[in-house]
Amino acid sequence: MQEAAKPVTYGASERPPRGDYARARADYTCDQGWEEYSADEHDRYARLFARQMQHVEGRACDEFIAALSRLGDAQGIPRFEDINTVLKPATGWEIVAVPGLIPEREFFTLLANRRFPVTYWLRTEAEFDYIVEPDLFHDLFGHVPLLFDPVFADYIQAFGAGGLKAQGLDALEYLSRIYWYTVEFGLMDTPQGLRAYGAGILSSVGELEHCLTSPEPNRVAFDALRLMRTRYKIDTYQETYFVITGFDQLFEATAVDFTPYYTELRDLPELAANAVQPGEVTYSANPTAA
Ligand code: HBI
Ligand code: FE
Repeated sequence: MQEAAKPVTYGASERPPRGDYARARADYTCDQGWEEYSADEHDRYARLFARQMQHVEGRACDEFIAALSRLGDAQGIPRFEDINTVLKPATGWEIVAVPGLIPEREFFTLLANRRFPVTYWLRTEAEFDYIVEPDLFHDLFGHVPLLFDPVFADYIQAFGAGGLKAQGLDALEYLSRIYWYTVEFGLMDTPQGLRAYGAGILSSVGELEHCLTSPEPNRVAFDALRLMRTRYKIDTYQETYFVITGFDQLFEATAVDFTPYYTELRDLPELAANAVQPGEVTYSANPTAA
């Protein structure tokens, strides 16, 4: 008998986990079980995809838009192995199925080995507009396109390696913030104006427009130390977004070891999710993205 993978939930979630962790291997990966999707689920995926396609135009960064077509024809849930046939030759990444959230150590290990975990189950019809935890649509539509970008692909691997190195250093909260404010909720300043590259934004209808056009949130120029001090919200739109100028900036800021940051951070106060520091560079809303 192999050691059974234990369920993982977000925060103090009362809801039982959706995925079947009993079918996961010790490294938390499992089979996608493509044959088990119902006709309704294939149809729901196609509708989620078609709707979101219309929203990302003019709002997502070019790298994301350019890679979207490589997820297949989107008439139904794709087979992960078919995506891997194009993804592996492109950047050396592959996607692997998981039952849902997995523990940090296993998560970092997969990323450090260029394996991206994708939840195998799809949200229900009642969750069509909003779901708290990552499902197949968020993971696939939100995350996988940028794995085709060589620089971003290297960034995620470096993040995973940095995460493994930080185990035992009491730095998990800092790493979570990096992941949250870049991979999930990052914005990019481009010649065409502000664009989104974070998966949490790109797989959401409401936040995609909000993050670019609303006057409410702070849009702060990316700075790794500033970012790592900033708390975040998991159940509302973000109050602060960090704006990068390109993926090479991300890679350079984080591929160097995170370790020196941790010592510095211990003497710096944390910042609230809505804090703005004196003199810091902020970006204004982009009304044309409405
Ligand atoms: N597991 N499947 C999955 N997907 C995630 O995004 C994820 C995870 N486990 C841990 C985790 N994210 C976070 O702790 C990151 O902030 C590191
Ligand atoms: Fe995600």
